[in-house]
Amino acid sequence: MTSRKAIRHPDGLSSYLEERRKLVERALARSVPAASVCPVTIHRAMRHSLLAGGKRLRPILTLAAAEACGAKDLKNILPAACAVELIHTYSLVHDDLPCMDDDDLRRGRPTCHKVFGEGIAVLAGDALLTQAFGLLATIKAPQRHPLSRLLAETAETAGSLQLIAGQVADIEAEGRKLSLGDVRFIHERKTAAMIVLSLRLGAMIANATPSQLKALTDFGRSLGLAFQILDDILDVTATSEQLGKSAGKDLKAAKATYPAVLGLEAARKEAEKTTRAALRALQPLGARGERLSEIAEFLLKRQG
Ligand code: GRG
Repeated sequence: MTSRKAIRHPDGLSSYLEERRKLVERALARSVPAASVCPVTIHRAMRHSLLAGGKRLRPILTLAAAEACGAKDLKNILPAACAVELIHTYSLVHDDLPCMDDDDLRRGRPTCHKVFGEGIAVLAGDALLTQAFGLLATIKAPQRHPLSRLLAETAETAGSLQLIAGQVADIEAEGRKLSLGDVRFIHERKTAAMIVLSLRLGAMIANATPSQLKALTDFGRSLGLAFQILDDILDVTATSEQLGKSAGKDLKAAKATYPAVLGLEAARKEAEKTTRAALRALQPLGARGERLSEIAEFLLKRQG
């Protein structure tokens, strides 16, 4: 995949991912009110979806981007790592609602509205999104990237220009024949934008230089697109057990996906090509980008 020689790390990628995932899980459990806090229904619903064991890709990228920019102490990075996971989880809770994608299974569990009802699920999503900004407000940001910048970028990414724009385009695409450009437009907003944000928040809190920030932004755009192309492919090739969500849904709903437009083989090639572009984007970071390269290559091979 890459011509660069792999640099040895004291711990392998899988133990790194496992250790970071545990760190994120502990921080997430503290990031929202306990299930016993009144009103208990909403906090149980938030925790049901948030603590259901997703891959935690976005927060891990936040931590890895900060490390790639020289951060040693991750304590000040964790609120941002949790914030991106809260926003991501909110989008999943709302996307699963009957008025959106109407799904029963997420992260291997019944979806939020299946357990708590639609009203509480809407509110749980709202509360997760709101709490994300509360977490960001606790960050000690460096002078180069003030807190107001971090908050503004997060609001723009979660708002009507990116994440919601992607969802709107996805809804309006139903029943229409889309070009590859249309599908890419949706994927860049629905998926890649949050991945770019995850990396940029970690980098900015670690006081990234302009060239480090640019490298990580370019990396995130390609990684995010490759991740979604793979997600499209796995919808066709993997089982619901492997995915922890309903497989074959895109196909059934005639969704805008890379395999639908290009076919499975060409979609696979596109995912590889886009991953290679992601790896090239990391070159300005030198050895410090090696962990992120490993993550990108690992994601290309994922089965769920
Ligand atoms: C704003 C309501 C609303 C929706 C935004 C994110 C989104 C659009 C819809 C969710 C469904 C979907 C297919 C999103 C694309 C991004 C994606 C691949 C999400 C799943 O991410 P993973 O695989 O999930 O990282 P886990 O559960 O591991 O965190």
